[in-house]
Amino acid sequence: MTIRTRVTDLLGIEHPVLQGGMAWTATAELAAAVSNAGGLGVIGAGHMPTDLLREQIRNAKTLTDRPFGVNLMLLTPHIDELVDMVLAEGVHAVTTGAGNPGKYMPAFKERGIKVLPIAPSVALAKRLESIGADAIIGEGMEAGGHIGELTTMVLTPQLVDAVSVPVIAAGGIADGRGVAAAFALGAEGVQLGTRFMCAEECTIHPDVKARVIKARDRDTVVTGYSTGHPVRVIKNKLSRMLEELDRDNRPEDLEALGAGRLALAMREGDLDMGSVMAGQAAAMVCRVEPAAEIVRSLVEEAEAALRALPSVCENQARR
Ligand code: TUI
Repeated sequence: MTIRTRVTDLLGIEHPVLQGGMAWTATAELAAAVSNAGGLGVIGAGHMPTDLLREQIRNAKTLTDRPFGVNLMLLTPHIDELVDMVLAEGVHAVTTGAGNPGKYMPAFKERGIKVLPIAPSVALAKRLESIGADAIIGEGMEAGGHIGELTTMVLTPQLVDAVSVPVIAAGGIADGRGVAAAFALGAEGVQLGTRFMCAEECTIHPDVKARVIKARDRDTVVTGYSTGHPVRVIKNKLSRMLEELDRDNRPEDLEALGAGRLALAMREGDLDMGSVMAGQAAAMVCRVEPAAEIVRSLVEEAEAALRALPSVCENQARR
């Protein structure tokens, strides 16, 4: 069995599995490995300088012939320049986070680039569909990094009911059971970030991978509510300092303390004072393995979980 949906057709990929476009984490190497495995690899632009992102796109093109995407973080100050460059280079798909990509939608569409915005709410998803989004990535607050308010469990079915374009579920998915659950909720694809942090091809500091693997169920926390941009991270010294600034309602000090901390974690491996962005699903990530193995096992486990459901229901009915 292979899982074919409107998402696999839309993106020209084999499996409906997208890799989250994590800033300072999802480089060309990881994106290409995921795409070569039949999913959609996504380079995370974050605050990356334009020249560096161009180099990443060109590098990915040497590493894979398959479709891949770029995630644009819309809060980045030089976002207009990044968009112009992406339009000039050409990629198969763009995912967007942390805002409304409406301003750029016509240019992407004109260039044949599929646009998959991340939406944390129904209202935004409807607006994005009306201006041409090709699919909606519904990200629940189980996810790592910048998050909305709703969980994947309640957001996904509401998005499926509200829009006609395919919905891709994200947040809290780390294994095939999560993939099967997302499909049961009506999603036609999934996006995983945290699990792919522990791909062999992911170039983050090995200590961060080890920390994700060690994480237990309650090891993440959301900080930055007072700034309007709440962020889920693995608990550490920095998160406790940020929580205190949140409690004292000091958003400016919080922003200042948080600046540059993601790179400190992902590049330098500073687990105390870096921002170790990861989702609640970190607790379900058990090993470092090739991206291809992650994609393969997700699909295989999801198929097994979906096949098992009828007999599970039968057994439950008998009890
Ligand atoms: O974007 C993410 N995750 C991220 S971005 C990031 S870097 C960062 N830098 C500075 C401040 C905050 C974060 C780390 N992780 N995920 C996708 C996502 N998008 N989550 C939530 C949203 C979102 C929020 C509001 C999308 C749209 C939105 O719209 C508001 C509006 O304009 O209507």
